Amino acid sequence: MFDKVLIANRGEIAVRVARACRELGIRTVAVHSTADRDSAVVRLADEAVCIGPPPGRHSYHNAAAIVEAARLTGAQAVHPGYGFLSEDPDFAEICADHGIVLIGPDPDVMAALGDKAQARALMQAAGLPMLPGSTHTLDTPAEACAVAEEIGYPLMIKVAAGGGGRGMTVVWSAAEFARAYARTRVAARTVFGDDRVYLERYLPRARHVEVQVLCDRHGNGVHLGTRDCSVQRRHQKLVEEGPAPNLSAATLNAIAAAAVRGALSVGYSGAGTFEFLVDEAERFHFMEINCRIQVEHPVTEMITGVDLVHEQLHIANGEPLRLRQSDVHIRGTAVECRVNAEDPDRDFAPTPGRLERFQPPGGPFTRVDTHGYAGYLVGPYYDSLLAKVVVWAPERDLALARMRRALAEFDVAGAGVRTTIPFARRVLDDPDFRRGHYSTDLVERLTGAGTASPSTTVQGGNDVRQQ
Ligand code: MV4
Repeated sequence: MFDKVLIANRGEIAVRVARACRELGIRTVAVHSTADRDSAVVRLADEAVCIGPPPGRHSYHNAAAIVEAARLTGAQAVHPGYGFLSEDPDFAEICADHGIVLIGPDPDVMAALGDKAQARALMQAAGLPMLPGSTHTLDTPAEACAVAEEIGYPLMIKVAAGGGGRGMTVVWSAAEFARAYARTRVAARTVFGDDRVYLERYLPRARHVEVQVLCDRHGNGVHLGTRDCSVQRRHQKLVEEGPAPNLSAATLNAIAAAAVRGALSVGYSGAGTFEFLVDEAERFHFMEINCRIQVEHPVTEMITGVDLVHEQLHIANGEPLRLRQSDVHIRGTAVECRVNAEDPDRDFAPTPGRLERFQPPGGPFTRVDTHGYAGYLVGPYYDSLLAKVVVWAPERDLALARMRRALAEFDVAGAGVRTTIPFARRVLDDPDFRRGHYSTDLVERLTGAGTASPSTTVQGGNDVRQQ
């Protein structure tokens, strides 16, 4: 195993990775911006290196500074967490050039799957079920218009360099198409420096179901079940659960098997997530692949008992998978609520400020991943995720009750600081959510924010946004 790993991230995921390394006897190097000098990971890690000023582009996005820190400290591997450089194939390549192991799939696989249009083509070739859509990017309005007519409306214009919902536009009719196409390309060029787009039939009120996979560097792969991530606001997930509720065992197994087939077909290695849309008839359709550990990975850890960060480290170290599919047992239900320093009553605006009180919940089957502490200053520079509350129970109803209990215990207070806890409560109390009958329109229903026609583009991708 590695002697020393550098953690190229901040916040709760940096703490999560530091803990996994400590458990495996691996020394850790934290890198941090000047704004994060007093952060939890700096105290937890064996060494800390300041890599630049607060803005992400000068610190956590600065590949040269991070590689230099790894070289100076003798770290053999880099864990990129999520967001920042975690899915940047150029960073993966730079690490390889310096003899540093980047914990994630190979740079060429990362590059291929990071292009969401190419990922679609690769998964179609692997036989995964797809929504009607384009098999390549559409570079002229005339071609795009013609393909749109074949697909039919409503449809989505998606950005090849996007992912996670960033930059995508819903188009409801042919009359809107040309303008929406032009606008999406301009936005994509501005945000990503790459304006290639592709089309997909839009499925309203579908469910966002994703599959966690683990693959080694020797051609073996397993899945660790599903998570339902339909509860999203502007493509920021708020509540996640696993396994996805109210789907037949046959459907769950078929989705999971498709994900493993897709992963092995492209030589994927490490932890990865396959996103699908599932319709009312339980038909599922491939959407995209995330080449990183995800925010919601604890849901999977709670229902499988597998430590995903440990497995990432073993796989990156070149070891064969330590578990076979028959070793993976999905047990009970886990639910995660993200606690963001945001004001749900003011359109989820970030609420930076100093935490005067910070007492997370505890108790049975209750896990809190956080970098927060009483006295911590929530700055304006990074994404506002403060904590993840994750609970497990043998039955879904008890998991929801346990989550309500845990959120009631959570005491967070500070001048100007608000959290998304009240909104999470509204989700938990929603009758449809409680029955497990919900889809991507749940948050819209609860906030009353209409996204009906005319077409709307989700911007995102700014410096503050990590995930
Ligand atoms: C879609 C979709 C419906 N139809 N694509 C959002 C995250 C990104 N990975 C893909 N996403 C979606 N893609 C097609 N063709 C629905 C979503 C979606 C969603 C859309 C609106 C509001 C909430 C949503 C929550 C999850 C997924």
